[in-house]
Amino acid sequence: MSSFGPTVRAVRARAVIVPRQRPMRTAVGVIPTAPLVLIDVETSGGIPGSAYIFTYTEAALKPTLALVETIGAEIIGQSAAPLERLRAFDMRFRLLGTEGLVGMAIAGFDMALWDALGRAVGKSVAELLGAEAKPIRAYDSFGVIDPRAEEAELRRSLDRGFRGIKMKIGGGDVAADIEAVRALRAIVGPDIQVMVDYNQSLDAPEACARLARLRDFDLHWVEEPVRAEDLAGHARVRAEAGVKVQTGESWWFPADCARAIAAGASDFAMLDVMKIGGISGWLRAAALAEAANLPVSSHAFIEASAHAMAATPTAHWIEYLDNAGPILKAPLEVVDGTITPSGPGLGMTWDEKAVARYAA
Ligand code: SMN
Ligand code: MG
Repeated sequence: MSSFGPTVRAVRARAVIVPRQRPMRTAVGVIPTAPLVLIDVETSGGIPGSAYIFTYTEAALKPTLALVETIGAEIIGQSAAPLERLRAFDMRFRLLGTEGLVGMAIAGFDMALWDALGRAVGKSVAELLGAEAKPIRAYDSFGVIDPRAEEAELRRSLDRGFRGIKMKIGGGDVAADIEAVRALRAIVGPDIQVMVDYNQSLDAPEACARLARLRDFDLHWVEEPVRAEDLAGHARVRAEAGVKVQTGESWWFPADCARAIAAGASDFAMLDVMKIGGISGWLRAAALAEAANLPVSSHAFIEASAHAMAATPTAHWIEYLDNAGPILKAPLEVVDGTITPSGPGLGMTWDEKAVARYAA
């Protein structure tokens, strides 16, 4: 024990390639699997803490694993307080910068240390944050699909109680977008919220032109119509397209959130608990979003996001996109279209047989 509480006693990192029910098609490429780095810390007193980070592509898996192992070795003996580690990481990587794999590793340790804090006192992270672990509204998230071919899957989502469906578009021309959205709206009806996601594939003029032709389908939001860092482009689409703009999954740490808010880039804030800086980074970005009156939604990472959203003043929607379920002993369940944070900590326990099966 340090004079300030528990210290980090051990760190373990493992790379797994989790299969998807179907490859996730986006306008900018296909994501066939869920490559994850699992992080397990042990703090003084033998308290475990676990989290995972998502590397999007298998090409980034081993470099991310190496980074997590190297950084993990450096924090042995250091305070296990997430805010202390975040502060130390900020200084340690100030010259290199924390966008990219370094930021992902930092966030992974933050989540794992918050998990350990909760387990130490037998509480969920949501409760640690002063919130109640109550059900939060979720939407189901699909890739670029042909809704008619996926009607059974879409109706299953409705049967599970989802009141929102997101579909990626932009995989073809505007006619393909219109056909897909028309077919989706015909299946789900007028009362389900429909969101679309261009995954940064357009420029602002093209996005405005396409969205003008999608206006009749009552879209709840258009997500990342242009490059994530093109804040002026996002603001132009927001001003001209007549559809509310959603963005944020690509924001690195709260500073990117602040820049996007200052640029008037979005009607909402979609936080990715890994890229925004873990639970600690999320709390700071959520405060910025509250001050700017932006409803906050989550991106993937359903387990940690559920806890963070419970403590988010302007919580809007949880995205149901399950990357880690196949390697968890108790995957998060959807109950009547909602997700409830489960504890202690972040509530994740690895299914070690599955972890071994999917080891990279
Ligand atoms: C998305 C991007 C990358 C991987 C999974 C999902 C997408 C989303 O942008 O919003 O779900
Ligand atoms: Mg998205």
